[in-house]
Amino acid sequence: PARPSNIPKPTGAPGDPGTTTTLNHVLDMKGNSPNRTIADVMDIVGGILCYETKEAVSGERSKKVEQLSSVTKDVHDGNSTITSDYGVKQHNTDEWLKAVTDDKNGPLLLEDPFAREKIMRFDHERIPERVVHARGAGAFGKFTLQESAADVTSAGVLTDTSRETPVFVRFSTVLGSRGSADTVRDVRGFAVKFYTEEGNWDIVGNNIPVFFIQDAIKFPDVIHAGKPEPDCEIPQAQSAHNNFWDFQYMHPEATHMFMWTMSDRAIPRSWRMQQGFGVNTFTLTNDKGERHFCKFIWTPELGVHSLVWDEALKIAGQDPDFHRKDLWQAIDSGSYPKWKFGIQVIPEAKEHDFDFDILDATKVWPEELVPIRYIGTLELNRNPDEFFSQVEQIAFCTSHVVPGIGFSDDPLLQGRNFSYFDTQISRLGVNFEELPINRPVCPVMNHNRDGSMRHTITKGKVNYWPNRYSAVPPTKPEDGAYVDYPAKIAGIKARTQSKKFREHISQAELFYNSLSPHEKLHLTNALGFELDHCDDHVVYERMVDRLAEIDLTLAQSVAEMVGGGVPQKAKRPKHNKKAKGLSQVDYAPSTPTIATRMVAIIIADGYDPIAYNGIRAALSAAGALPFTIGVRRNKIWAAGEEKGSKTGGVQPDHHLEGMRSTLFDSVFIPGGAQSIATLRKNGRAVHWVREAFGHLKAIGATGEAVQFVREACDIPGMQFSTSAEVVESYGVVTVAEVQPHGFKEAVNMMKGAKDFL
Ligand code: HDE
Repeated sequence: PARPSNIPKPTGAPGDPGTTTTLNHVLDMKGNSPNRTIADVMDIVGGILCYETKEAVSGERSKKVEQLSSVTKDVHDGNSTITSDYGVKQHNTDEWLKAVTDDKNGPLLLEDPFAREKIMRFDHERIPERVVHARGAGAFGKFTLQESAADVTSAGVLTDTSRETPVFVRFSTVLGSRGSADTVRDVRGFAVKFYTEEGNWDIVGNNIPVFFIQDAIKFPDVIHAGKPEPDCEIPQAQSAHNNFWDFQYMHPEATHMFMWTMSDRAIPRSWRMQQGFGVNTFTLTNDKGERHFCKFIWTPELGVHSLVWDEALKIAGQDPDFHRKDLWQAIDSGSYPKWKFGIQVIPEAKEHDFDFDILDATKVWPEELVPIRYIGTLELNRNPDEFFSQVEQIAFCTSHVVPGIGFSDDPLLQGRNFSYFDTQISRLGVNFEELPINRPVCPVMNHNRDGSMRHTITKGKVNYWPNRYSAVPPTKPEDGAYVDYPAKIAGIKARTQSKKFREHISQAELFYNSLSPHEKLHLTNALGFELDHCDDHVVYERMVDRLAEIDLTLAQSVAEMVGGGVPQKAKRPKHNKKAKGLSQVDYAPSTPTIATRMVAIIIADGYDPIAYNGIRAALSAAGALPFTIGVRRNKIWAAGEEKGSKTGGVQPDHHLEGMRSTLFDSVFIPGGAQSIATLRKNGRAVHWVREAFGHLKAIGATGEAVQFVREACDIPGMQFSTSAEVVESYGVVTVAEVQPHGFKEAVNMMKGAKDFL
């Protein structure tokens, strides 16, 4: 029961070589298993590998997890039998109480309380899905602080380096419904709830640092325009339609953001490989009462990586749960994802020193102007026990801040502070903070009472303040109460915005200029795809105009593709500036890694067992996840092995028909004359290699497979190596003659292939 049924299990008997191709390998390779070290594995490279299967880890326990255990039941406790919701034991939950005569069924009796309860509970299982960010999944974890930020804030969570603060994080897409696909082009939500000693603090962020609009009152418009169109409810979870792009043109303030959503950032490879941003401008106040403006940033340990669009499209059909499964599996296997936590801080006195308004959520604070100070680490280390009561019922509110952290006058943030609280009331009810997943780990007490589904029983004579008993008085500031910063306010009431809010193109150009050539190409093609799906010429022609304000070449290429008039003149002089940290290339890990990447090893009968076992060991030692893909899932026999023998053979994890290249990061084909002769005739195998090549994935081959890969990819110039020498060409790594140490080198070269950088 430790794993849900949709997660692949190790196949075959424990101990069989090749039978443990789940993430359990990572556990072993990381040395979490007392019996196995990386050195052990490397010693047997080239020989026969024998892993022990390991039970999935259940995850780390935190103060929050302990708190939840008091309301958690387990269907596998071995002692429970069925009762009704009101506690009466039931002996039959399969047949409705009926009027029966002579063994013939009569009508069901409405008097049956058990049947009514069961049906009635089922009828009411659904609650409204989130109005945005409906599709998502999440996990528990911990936040630790490596460097105190006491110079700028008094918040315990950001100053006490001895603390471990429990967190729950939910990742999501914005536009799609709960059942939509994970890999659509969209912004990803990155919402973190810190259960701090001083109350809950929520950073309800995204994986993109800016937003479409500047003022919260525009939120219903931007979301209506992006969601399915109101008459036909088409398209689901897509921005590729007239209304979305109509909105973008009508709102020049959206320009910077749509450039990000057309970039690779909007199709992440994994939630574990994306950044997170608080987006809005918050404030930090220190013990001296000094205030700073602040932005929050999460940067993943594994680097920032994306799918290519063709993969994203295919995976949406092949595995709509691609991202949630990836997160679940990584945590389940003990490969806990980690992010660095950074802050950008501007002292209050410098608020107006920039040529953009620092309260404008359509602008980044370029790192050259405001460096990021990385002070903490987020680690996700426990999967939820139940999706509904934890992931669906978690309620994030931007207004949840703790002493030392506050809001700015960012007009998007201020509106959000109203909206999240309000939406939880319609989704979960007024007592939503009492739901187990939302309860703080510190004491909660006040005179708020009643309301639908109140759980807490508060004893006592009074429910108001002040009262004659002095019962439950306000907390004194010196005892840790939240103190509002005495910000000065002067002015008139008006529906307007500061002047700097009216410049919209400069940072859109800065973003575009900062991208690498291939990122630029992806962005151009993304616009080509999206605007091709708009059939209203007004929409795509206007968008070409807007692009000509950013970059003439970009506008021209898109115009050619989508059928708009090709502009001849830029609509605005370019500033040609670049900034660091905008291209995701800037986040490649300092040491290339393939940790947690999934590598398909394709075999048929007669495969070379030395190459097969050697590459598996080398991959596992590098923290990657080898999956054996056979021409069938029944056992496959190595060259020299007797077919049907009791001890030999490898049970593949999948067969060629069950999986696709798109679901893996890389592919390796061991040699073996007979195996390659079979694969050469197998269209699925040829397509697999060819498609992986087209998606810029690292490909490895040994012996006879080298020629097979060459033919499949149609690379006439691909180099061969004649000895243990490893040769790379276009991300394809080949070793013609297998030598044990060559595998480690091959894996190192694969790490350098584009897909992993
Ligand atoms: Fe949200 N947003 N939002 N949003 N948002 C919601 O709250 C809203 C915005 C974000 O995993 C809703 O609980 C307004 C920016 C995430 O449960 C709702 C505005 C950013 C999530 C809401 C914004 C976000 C939400 C719907 C414009 C990035 C999912 C369900 C002022 C910083 C949280 C819910 C989860 C969810 C309102 C703009 C991120 C309706 C009014 C900017 C990650 O309250």
